Amino acid sequence: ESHKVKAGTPTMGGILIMISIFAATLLWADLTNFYIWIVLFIGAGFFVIGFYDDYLMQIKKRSNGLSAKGKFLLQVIVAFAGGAMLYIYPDFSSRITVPLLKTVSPDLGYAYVPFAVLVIVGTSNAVNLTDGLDGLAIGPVIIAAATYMMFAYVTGHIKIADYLQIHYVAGCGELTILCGAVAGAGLGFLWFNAYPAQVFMGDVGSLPLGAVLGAVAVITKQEILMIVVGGVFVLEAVSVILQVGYFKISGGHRIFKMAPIHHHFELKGWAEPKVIVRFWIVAIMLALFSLSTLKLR
Ligand code: 57M
Repeated sequence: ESHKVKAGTPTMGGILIMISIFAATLLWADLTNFYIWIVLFIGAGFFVIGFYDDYLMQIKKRSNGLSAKGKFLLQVIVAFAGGAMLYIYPDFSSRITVPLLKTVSPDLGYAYVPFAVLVIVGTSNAVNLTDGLDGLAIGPVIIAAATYMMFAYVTGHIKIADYLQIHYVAGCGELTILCGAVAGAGLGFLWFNAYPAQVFMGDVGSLPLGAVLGAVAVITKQEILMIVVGGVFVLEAVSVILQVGYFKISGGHRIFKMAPIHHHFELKGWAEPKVIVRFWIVAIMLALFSLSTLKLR
């Protein structure tokens, strides 16, 4: 009910976000860098999926856009292609990092590709579910991009990586620029998406932004830590899984007043800006904790 006043707000602002990210990256990143192209490939693929979905809903006026299965399948195909290219790239290892544990670094072998798909597709859909209040998705996206900007720098710096005893991924420091572009484009978008929003990002924004963050998490070898850095996205996705699961097994009862969880707090009577800012506070705390895991190991 409270969202009815938002009807007619322009959407697909994600086009502007993604153009800004691509332009800044193509202008300032080293274009001989393999990882830059992998992340741009994944971002472009999810951009096309999101664009098509929004096109069906906004322009063709179909009520549901792409079918959930169709959308998921396309996401898996793009993420699989990206994961497979990383896997066969000779300089890239299929080992992963376990947060807080310095000496545990399992080699996933072939399983690395489905693992990368899980991280990329999972992050993309979780960001999409979060995108239901003004600035609610883009705030934590900016925070996560700034966090991974630091991870990319230290992971690609042979001396700092050695000092911190983390994986050194030669060339991944270039992703610092791409993450900076995501954070900068996100800030520009937030200017207009801040409550009361003048524009929404649409799937054309939420899907590629999540996928780009997931891809950066994979390349910087801080994949599992995405659960913490993107804790707000995880919370939103888990609230939906629990709500739907409990609804089915309990024969129609709910855990939350409504999922995703931001609707629960709205229905509890919190004003929209209060929900948004509190979720940002949680995102900042989680990002700071994530950074501390570089030393707390
Ligand atoms: C899309 N779309 C927003 C905007 C944005 C399984 C179920 C949990 C799925 C979920 C769903 O469909 N989620 C994905 C959510 C929509 O925003 C558009 O979509 C884009 C993102 N993909 O960029 O273009 C609306 O969100 C609001 N909004 C803002 N500010 C923003 O900056 O206020 C968005 C951005 C906008 C605007 O009102 O129109 C959305 O929420 O629809 N479904 C749901 O989230 C539904 N939940 C639900 O059914 N819960 C059930 C069960 C199934 C879990 C339950 O709890 O019992 C809610 N969707 C809507 N109303 N529309 C329920 C209430």
